[in-house]
Amino acid sequence: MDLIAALEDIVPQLADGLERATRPEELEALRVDVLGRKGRIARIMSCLPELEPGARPAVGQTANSVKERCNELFEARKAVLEAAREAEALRRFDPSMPGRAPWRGSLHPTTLVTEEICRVFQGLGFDVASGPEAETDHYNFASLNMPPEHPARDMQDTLYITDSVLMRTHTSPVQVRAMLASRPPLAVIAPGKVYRRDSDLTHTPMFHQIEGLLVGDGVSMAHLRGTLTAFVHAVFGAETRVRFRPSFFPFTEPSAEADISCCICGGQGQIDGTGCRVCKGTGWVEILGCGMVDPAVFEAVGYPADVSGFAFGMGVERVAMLKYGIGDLRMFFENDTRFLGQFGA
Ligand code: 2NM
Repeated sequence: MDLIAALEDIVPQLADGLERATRPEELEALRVDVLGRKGRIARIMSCLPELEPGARPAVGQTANSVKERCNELFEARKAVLEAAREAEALRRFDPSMPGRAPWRGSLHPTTLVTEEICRVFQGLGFDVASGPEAETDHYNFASLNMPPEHPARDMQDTLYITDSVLMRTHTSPVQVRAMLASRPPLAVIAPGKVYRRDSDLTHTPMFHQIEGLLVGDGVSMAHLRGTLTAFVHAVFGAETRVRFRPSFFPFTEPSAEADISCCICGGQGQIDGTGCRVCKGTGWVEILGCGMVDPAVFEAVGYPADVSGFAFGMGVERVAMLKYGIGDLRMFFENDTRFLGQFGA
C-alpha cells in the first residue's frame, strides 16, 4: 500500500464531498472524517512505524501538506456557504415592513390623580407644600391635639424609628410647618406618602394622601362645603352629588366625612339589576375627612385665638380607585405594566 498515494487521494475526494455539503453539520462530519483523531489521515499515519525509517519523512511531509490543503478546502467551502446564507437572509429582509413601535412609559395612576387634585386646588388659590416623611412626634401628633397617651399614637398603628421620631401617619405635619412658617391668611395642600402599621387586602403600609388647610378671617363650614364640592365636581364630574356626615378627628371640631354619589353606578346602587360592588348598593361612597381646625391646633402654632380655618384629608389611591373603578388596592403597588399603561394619554 502506497501511503503517499493514499494521502494524496484524500484531497480530491474531500473536494467532491464538500461540493455536496450545504449544512454546517455536514461540513463538520467531513472534517472529523478526514482530520479527526481517528480520521483518514490519522489512520494512514498510524501505519508509519511499519515503514523503513528512510521512507518516513516523505510520508510525513505529504501528510502535512495534505492537512494544509484540506483545511484550505474547508475554509473556502465555509466562506461560500456563509455568503450564500447571508444573501438569503438579505433576500428575505423586507425593508418595507413597519418598524416595531418604541415602548413608552406612562405616569403611575397615583401620580396622575395627585397631579389632577393639586391642579384643582391650585386653581382655587392653594399653594402646594411638602415636608419630611420621617417626622417628630411633635409635628405628627402633639401639635395636632394628640397629646402623649392619645390612642392614635399607639405602636399598633405607627411606624416608630426612635421614641420621638416616626414615619408620618398623615401629611398634617406639613400643614403645621406651613402655619409655623407664615401668618394667616393661608391656603396650602400637602400631597405625599404616609405610613401606617397596617397591611391587608385594603391597607398598605405606605399610601398617598392629600391634605388641605385654609386659615383666615371668618372661615366657616360653608367655605369648607363650597370648596370641597367644587373639588368633587372638577375631579368626578359636575353631576356628582356630595353629602357631609358628622364624624370625629382630634384636630378638627366639628368634623365631617364627605360622601359622593357612586361614580360607578351613578348613585343608583345597582347596575343591570345587581347591587353595585363599589358602593355596596348604597349609592354613596366615602371620599374624604374634613372639619374646622380645632383651636388647640392654632394654639400649638401660636396663631391668634380669633382665626378660623378648615382642613381636609383624602387617600389618593382611594380617589383613584373610585375615579377609575379599580377594585383592588394591590394594583397600585404591583407595578404590572399591563395595569399601569391604562392611565393617562
Ligand atoms: C383629615 C381630616 C380632617 C387635617 C387637619 C390638618 C391641620 F394640620 F391643618 F390641622 N391638616 N389636615 C385634616 C382634618 C385631615 O384627614 C382625613
